[in-house]
Amino acid sequence: MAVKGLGKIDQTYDGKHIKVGILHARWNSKIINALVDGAIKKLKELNVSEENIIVESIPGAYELPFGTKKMFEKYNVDVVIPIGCLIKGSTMHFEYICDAVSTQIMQLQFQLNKPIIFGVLTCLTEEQALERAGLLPGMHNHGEDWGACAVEMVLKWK
Ligand code: DLZ
Repeated sequence: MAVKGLGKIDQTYDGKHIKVGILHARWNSKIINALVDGAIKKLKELNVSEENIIVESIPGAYELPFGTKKMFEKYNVDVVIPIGCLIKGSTMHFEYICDAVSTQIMQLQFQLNKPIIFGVLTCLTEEQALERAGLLPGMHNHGEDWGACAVEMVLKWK
């Protein structure tokens, strides 16, 4: 049995009545598109209807926390999956954005009392990102996990 991954779920969650926001960055679009597709695929498998999946984009990962707050206000969604992909470059940019975005997303959950999924890849190389988007042979798409996580986090605590 694999050590990593979501593990065995405690029950089957039916996403029929929930509304999900997906907010994605446009930086690293090949990876982002695969992650968004993976999240949508899983949401649909869990019975979330197409009209209850709202997809918006923003420029880069740094814009995700503010955009996530606005997704709740504008669309009255039950949960948001902010999706971004940060790849380390030669400056400290990566560290600052990873830290700011992860901290803000965590805090926003408690400010809004709403679940927010951490759909941000923080990779040291492009290859790591391609792997986690399921774009290299045999690799798993993390977007699918984020879709499942969103449905569970809404229904478990409502
Ligand atoms: C500027 C920048 C850089 C260098 N790298 C990334 C990245 O790997 N992933 C990503 O989502 N966004 C990146 N950005 C853009 C910033 O997130 C942000 O959009 C700009 O700094 C404008 O606020």
